[in-house]
Amino acid sequence: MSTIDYSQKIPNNVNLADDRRLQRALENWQPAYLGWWNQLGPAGTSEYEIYLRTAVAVDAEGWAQFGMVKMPEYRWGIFLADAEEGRKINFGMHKGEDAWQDVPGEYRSDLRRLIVTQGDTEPASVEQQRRLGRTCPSLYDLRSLFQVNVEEGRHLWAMVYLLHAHFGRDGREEADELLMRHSGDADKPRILQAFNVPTEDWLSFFMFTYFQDRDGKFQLNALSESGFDPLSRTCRFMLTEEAHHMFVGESGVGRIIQRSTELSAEHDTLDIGAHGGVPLPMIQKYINFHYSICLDLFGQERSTNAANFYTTGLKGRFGETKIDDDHVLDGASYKLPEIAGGEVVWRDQPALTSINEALRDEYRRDSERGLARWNKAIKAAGVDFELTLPHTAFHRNIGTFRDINAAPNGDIISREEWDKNVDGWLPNDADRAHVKSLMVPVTKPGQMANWIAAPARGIHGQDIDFEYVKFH
Ligand code: BYC
Repeated sequence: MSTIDYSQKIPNNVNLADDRRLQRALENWQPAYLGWWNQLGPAGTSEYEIYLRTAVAVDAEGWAQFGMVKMPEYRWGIFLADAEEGRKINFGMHKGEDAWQDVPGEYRSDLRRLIVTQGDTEPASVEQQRRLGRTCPSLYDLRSLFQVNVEEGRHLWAMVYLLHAHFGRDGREEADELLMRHSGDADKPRILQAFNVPTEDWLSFFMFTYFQDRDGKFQLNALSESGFDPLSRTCRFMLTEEAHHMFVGESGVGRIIQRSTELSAEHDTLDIGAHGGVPLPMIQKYINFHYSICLDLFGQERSTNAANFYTTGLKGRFGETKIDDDHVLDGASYKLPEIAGGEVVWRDQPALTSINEALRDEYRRDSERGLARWNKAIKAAGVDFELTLPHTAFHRNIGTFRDINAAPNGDIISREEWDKNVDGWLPNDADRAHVKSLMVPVTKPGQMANWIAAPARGIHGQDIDFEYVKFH
């Protein structure tokens, strides 16, 4: 197991010092990154001292060290999971061949594109969340936000390393561009639409880390199966951090639901807005919104891009090596949703062009697990309400359902019916205004805003009232 060399200007476990050209190129990119962080990272926080974890090794246990750190001084670096001796390509036309340590010329542009798309989401999320610190519900949550932000910054470093190390001048240019596109910028937006939506309140932040970071889990897992070994190793390490982000999301939404449920039980109504909570039906609308925009992140149901990425060994399926089939999908079929006779039906299609949908299905199943846990808690508190994931056809902008309107239950409806009902299905202006009105900063150690329950425990053995962030 390799440890990380922190004596270098750029901490790394890839022997960067042995490649002076690469080291210099990345050291040239470093000030641009810090400039971007200072300009578009968490606003007004450069003097805060934050109880952050930093990676010290890349194995599953004991990789993190905790301490008070100012974010601009965070040691962003390049960490790859350890190489697997004799690793092979596990799917597609190169199945059984040795994994590539260098980019095969014929796949250069596809690989670069996948890496750039992945890389683009990381700084995007930091930009989306940059003003949230001002309205934190507690110091515990503020620290979680910043932990997520610095790790997304490191994930950007991970992709920039691959671009610099393996794609020559094109790679360096793409790395520069990653700092030039900005979330929501009318002229130079981020590549994927869900990364251009501002995260303006903490309910949205927790929904983001529950649903959007979960897309990260599934995409990174598929990329960690890649025949291009450096990408696989990078993604394997990133996945350990992604797990924490989803924990922030699931526990954050869970704590809001807990508080809403307490208020509903206490006042015997779901309509708890006046009591300073987020009504459960409003939480449902936020779920409808975030889940549906995240479904789009998986691409079209039928995709020749995805088929090519698979056949050429660049991007696999979720848990590829654990799937019991031929790993080339010869003659295999998969059920895809279609619209027929005014309703959604599922029909067999070639599995190879259905790779995006298969990943989306895995994502859907995983998303349902958290909902089941939340529903259990609502039921246990004696409140009569159940949260659901909307149908795959609901509120979609990519693929089969982009030009139709569907209700959350999947009924295909007219535009008029959509317009009549949308306020009850997606957060409307009044909902957003209510949630915003609750966003009053709470910065006393151990205190929580009224709309969210306290976490079950503190971070890394610290008490909940530990001073996780010190303002100076
Ligand atoms: N928005 O063949 P199709 C994360 C484009 S999140 C805009 O279906 P493909 C994180 C597509 O590019 C994980 N455009 O697409 C989370 C294509 O364009 P061209 C991010 C879209 O290529 C939280 C055309 O439509 N990682 O890590 O099979 C915080 C045809 O579509 C969208 C990745 O996404 C869209 N939603 O699949 C921080 C992994 N969807 O060829 C971080 C890398 C499709 O017509 N990316 N298009 O110009 C990929 O694997 C693929 O690019 C996608 C799209 C799965 C996104």
